[in-house]
Amino acid sequence: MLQAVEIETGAGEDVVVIDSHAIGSTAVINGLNIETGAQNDQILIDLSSPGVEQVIAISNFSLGDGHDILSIVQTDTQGGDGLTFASFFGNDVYLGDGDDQFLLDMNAQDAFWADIIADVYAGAGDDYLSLDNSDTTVTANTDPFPTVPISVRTGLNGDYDLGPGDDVFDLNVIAQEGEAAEADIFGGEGYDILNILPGSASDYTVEQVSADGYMITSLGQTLYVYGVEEINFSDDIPPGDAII
Ligand SMILES: [Ca+2]
Ligand SMILES: [Ca+2]
Ligand SMILES: [Ca+2]
Repeated sequence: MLQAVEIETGAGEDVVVIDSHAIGSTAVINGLNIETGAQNDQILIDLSSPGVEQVIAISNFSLGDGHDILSIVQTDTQGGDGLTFASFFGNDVYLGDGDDQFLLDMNAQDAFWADIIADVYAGAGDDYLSLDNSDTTVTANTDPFPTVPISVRTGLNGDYDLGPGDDVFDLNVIAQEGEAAEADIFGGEGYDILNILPGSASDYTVEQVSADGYMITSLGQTLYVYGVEEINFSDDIPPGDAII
């Protein structure tokens, strides 16, 4: 467990690697504040454990100017317990100016949490976001505590501001039916592309809510998308028969 830790690397091209392969069931980062400053930095986090918890919470990732990469992989290495909670919640991500990448890949088995709750600011530059919980299997198995109700928590919540520049957001996050997951996505200036990857276009309803705003819903997920020039579903790519 990494808790209430401050990391500041200052200027220069920095690489911060947090490689946590927990032997026990808990792999948790909580209250991490990491600032990598100017120039081209990389923060690479690989968080895995054999079940129960792969959680990153209440943390701040600030990568400053430069072409930065924040890569996070959360993996449950042992399924079958029905009690996994994998989560990226209560986190702020500031990618700063420059062409940045934020990659989050969640791989939980028999999870009842597999959610992303964050505020992400990509700043200026041609940024790329890829958020993915599609390899996660969700089961609301209450064993071995059958008297305790376990609420399933999946999907995407928070604000995702792509900022100036031509940005691409690959969104591969699934919210289970009955969830109330809600996220706002702002393209900002530039030609921005949102690729919604789970399912196909027929799984979604799309409603125009303002001159440049769309409400997109499917299962337990609602997305409000503003200022994005191109929205594709998986069956549109290729050839790119975008809905707008
Ligand atoms: Ca930087
Ligand atoms: Ca940026
Ligand atoms: Ca933009």
